[in-house]
Amino acid sequence: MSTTETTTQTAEQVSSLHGFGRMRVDGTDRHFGDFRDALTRDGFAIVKGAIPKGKALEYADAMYSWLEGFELGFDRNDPSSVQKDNLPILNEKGMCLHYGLPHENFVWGVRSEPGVIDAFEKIYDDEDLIVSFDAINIQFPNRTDVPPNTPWPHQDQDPEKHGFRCMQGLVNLLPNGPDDGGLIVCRGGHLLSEQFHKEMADEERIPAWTPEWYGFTDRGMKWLEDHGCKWEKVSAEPGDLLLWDSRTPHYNLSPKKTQDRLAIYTCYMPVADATQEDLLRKKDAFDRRVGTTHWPNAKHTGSNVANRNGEDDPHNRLRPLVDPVLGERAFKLTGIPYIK
Ligand SMILES: O=C(O)CCC(=O)C(=O)O
Ligand SMILES: [Fe+2]
Repeated sequence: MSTTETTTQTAEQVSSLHGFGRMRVDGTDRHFGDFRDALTRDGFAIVKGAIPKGKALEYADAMYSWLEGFELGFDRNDPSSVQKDNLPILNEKGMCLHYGLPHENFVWGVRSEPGVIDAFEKIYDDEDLIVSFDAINIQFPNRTDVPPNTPWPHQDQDPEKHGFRCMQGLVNLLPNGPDDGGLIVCRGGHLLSEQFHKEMADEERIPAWTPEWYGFTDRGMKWLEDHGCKWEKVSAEPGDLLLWDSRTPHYNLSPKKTQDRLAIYTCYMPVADATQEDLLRKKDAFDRRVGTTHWPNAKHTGSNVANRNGEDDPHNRLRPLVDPVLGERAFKLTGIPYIK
């Protein structure tokens, strides 16, 4: 169904679809004529040029400047300066969670990009959305100073809650080819998720700090393989938006050649799917400039206090370097205007 057709539906039809509207990307045979067809079928899709390439490179530049701004020795033009002592704390998967980074103005700039918001408005057939205050991904090639980033295949959704619930996204900021690290997805795995969890209910659980995460064991991986699932690397150009259903098994890898990988996670959901309690918790996270998981309903909120060598990082900061300046559209994405 095209967006034009959607907008010709009566308000009643639209509101009855709300919450079920998500069915539109849940394996139906409906034809959208855009990226939603791939999302429905494969569980992932690329929106090419969601942000103009030049602008994406400007965001990448802002991210490098943010890293260099710690003045710890990292220099974007000197690969030998990629050492953990020269950088803020990044885990081996490339995540940077602290230092107010989820609320830096340039991060909010990406979240507020019309091409990114538009994709999610189409997915949910809803303009009243909230956005996650997600971590940022910064991966450098061939690091030996952090543990190896071995595959960590997972779903970001509670295995006991079936059906489509949350679309995940990231904006890719640098050229990202087959060997440049980044997102690896299991094509079509979202549609097998319910069957998987029913058949594999007795499988041991990889410990997870949130119920909205499920890690695949070797047996789980074998099940996916036996059911014809293939893993593939999603390649992208600067400004491309990568989307995947939270049920789609996935992980990331680190770059292997010379190209860094920079990405900003951008996940949106209808505000109608959040409770007032969620929105209050989300407001508190915004006010304290802390992060959330990929889930925009802010079930879990983070901290700005990074740990370096077993102690609070002396370079911690509790607020972004450049506090976000939010336009009206972006402010709605915080959920705050929807608090009654
Ligand atoms: O960095 C990526 O491409 C994926 C990250 C991811 O799966 C996660 O943070 O849950
Ligand atoms: Fe994930």
